[in-house]
Amino acid sequence: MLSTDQVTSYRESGYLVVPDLLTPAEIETFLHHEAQPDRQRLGLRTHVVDPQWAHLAHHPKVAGCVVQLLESQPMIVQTMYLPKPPLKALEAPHPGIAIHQDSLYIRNEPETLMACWLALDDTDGQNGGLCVVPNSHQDGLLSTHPNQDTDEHVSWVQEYGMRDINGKEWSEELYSFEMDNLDQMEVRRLSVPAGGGVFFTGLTIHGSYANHSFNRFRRAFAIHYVGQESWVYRTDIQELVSTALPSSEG
Ligand SMILES: O=C(O)CCC(=O)C(=O)O
Repeated sequence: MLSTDQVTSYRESGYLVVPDLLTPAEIETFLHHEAQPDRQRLGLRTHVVDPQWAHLAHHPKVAGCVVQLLESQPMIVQTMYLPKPPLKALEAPHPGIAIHQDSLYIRNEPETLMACWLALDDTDGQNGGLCVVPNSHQDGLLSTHPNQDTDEHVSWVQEYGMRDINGKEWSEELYSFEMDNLDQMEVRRLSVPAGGGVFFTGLTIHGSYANHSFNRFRRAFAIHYVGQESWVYRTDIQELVSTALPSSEG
């Protein structure tokens, strides 16, 4: 259960760091599973076919926090495993994800998108941990340009199918967005110990930089949710999965 102060802090600043969501054994089991060669994958919907991904996506501690923050039945939109290995001599560092707002990638109506980002290692600014811009969720979607710093951030462009609630279909090109006029002084590089998580809204500006450490992995798992009242436009992630809510009998 989150305290009233934690919920208020999330509403005001657009994000909340919560320690001890996963146990060391849960992390170990997930990472061991990911190291196996014959896992089943279904892109951003791997939680539908893989029991370990489903375990994290429906995790009772995570789901309990999401229900409190969303104030609605959470529907899982997508899941992502985000490993960033440490530096290797003579190789470029493993890049991060340009500083962005998720709702640009996952348009939803009404806007309820939120994420839980789970640290599977001790993470911070040096090994490419999550960064957020506090209070940045209050002005809607802001203008962007394609990512330019390819040393720090991956660059990509991809065509996505869209479908509205009436069945009208079209496609849109999305790319590695980077916020216009980003003030680097406002970017907070979070320190999140393994097992902790960061909850943030679909409008909160966030992302990560490259892993510049020589011996520290940065592995994370992210789950994106909308409330059951929201429509998600992208067809590849339109089939939502209802979160198994923790039993109130505990
Ligand atoms: O883990 C990262 O590097 C960034 C994750 C992110 O952007 C997200 O979960 O939406």
